Amino acid sequence: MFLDEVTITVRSGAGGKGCESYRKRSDHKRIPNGGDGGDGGDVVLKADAQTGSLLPLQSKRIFEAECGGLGSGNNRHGRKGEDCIVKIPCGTTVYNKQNHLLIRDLVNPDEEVVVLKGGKGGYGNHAGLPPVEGAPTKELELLLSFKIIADIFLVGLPNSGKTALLKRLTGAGISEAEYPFATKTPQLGTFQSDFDQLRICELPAVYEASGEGRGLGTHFLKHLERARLIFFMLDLKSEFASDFKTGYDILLSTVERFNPNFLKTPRFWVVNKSDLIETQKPKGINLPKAEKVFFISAKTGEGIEILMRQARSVLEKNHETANQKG
Ligand SMILES: Nc1nc2c(ncn2[C@@H]2O[C@H](COP(=O)(O)OP(=O)(O)O)[C@@H](O)[C@H]2O)c(=O)[nH]1
Ligand SMILES: [Mg+2]
Repeated sequence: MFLDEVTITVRSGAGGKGCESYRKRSDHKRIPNGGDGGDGGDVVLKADAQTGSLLPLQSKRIFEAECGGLGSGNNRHGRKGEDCIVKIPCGTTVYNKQNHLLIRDLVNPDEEVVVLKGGKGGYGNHAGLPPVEGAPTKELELLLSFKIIADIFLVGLPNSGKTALLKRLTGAGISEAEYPFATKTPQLGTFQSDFDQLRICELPAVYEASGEGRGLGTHFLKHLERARLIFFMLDLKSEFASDFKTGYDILLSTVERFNPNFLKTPRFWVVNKSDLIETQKPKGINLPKAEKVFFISAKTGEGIEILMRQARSVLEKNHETANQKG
């Protein structure tokens, strides 16, 4: 199960009330000694590497920090209320639901943001003034939008073999299926090369109709925002596109309609099921010259080594330019 958008309500802890109290001196004069109330707890959102989606938040939805303790006699300060730490997956953007303003994008593990400060505790009467109430609790509605962090995203028409490729590359324990639209939520795996690891994510199938709200897939295209490389997958026996150019057009236009910026992300055209054709290179693959095309078979493994070598080199190059910029 997977969830990438959820609304939650958070409440800070109220400040504890200041105390009114006196001690009697030997001359019977009353000396005020009421302690201050403790501060209320903060609400903190924290990126957690172990959390895979927003699903754990769905059943709870309301998150409250503890109130500050009351001040007490003898100048005793009230206890500070406990903070409420809400764990969210790395890659979650936090918005204020009311005004839709961005609060923070939490990407790296253990990155955190205080979304609500706890109320200040009220003063006790120790300074001779009347005791004060603590600051009240505050409430905020947050919209959390999670976008998967991965190096490579697999995007394609139904049945093009995305799951099969993911399985071959990462050994992820998911089952590919004969029927289209089998994968309903993003699937993740880790590809282990000789040098490093790459995170690979399959998105549910994109189909032309999904642009108009039918079918699956376009909602999940938002995850491409954090893609470093996209494999657009086509297949040699597609029932969803009469030829490569049609498949190419469907995929590009669907992504472009969703967000034209995603076309700036480096991409490969991965033509799968090459084991099904007898001749070497099929005809009719007249994609624009700038496009990089690879023929593979997720079934036999053919062409996959070259594909991943090229992928690593693109990712490395982009990494270097990103570092130079930064
Ligand atoms: N012959 C052949 N069949 C494949 C290949 N890759 C996937 N398939 C089959 O195509 C069907 C759809 O594969 P799947 O990975 O579920 O496609 P997805 O919908 O894109 O995830 C399944 O029956 C797979 O076994 C391949 O390289 N060669
Ligand atoms: Mg699939």
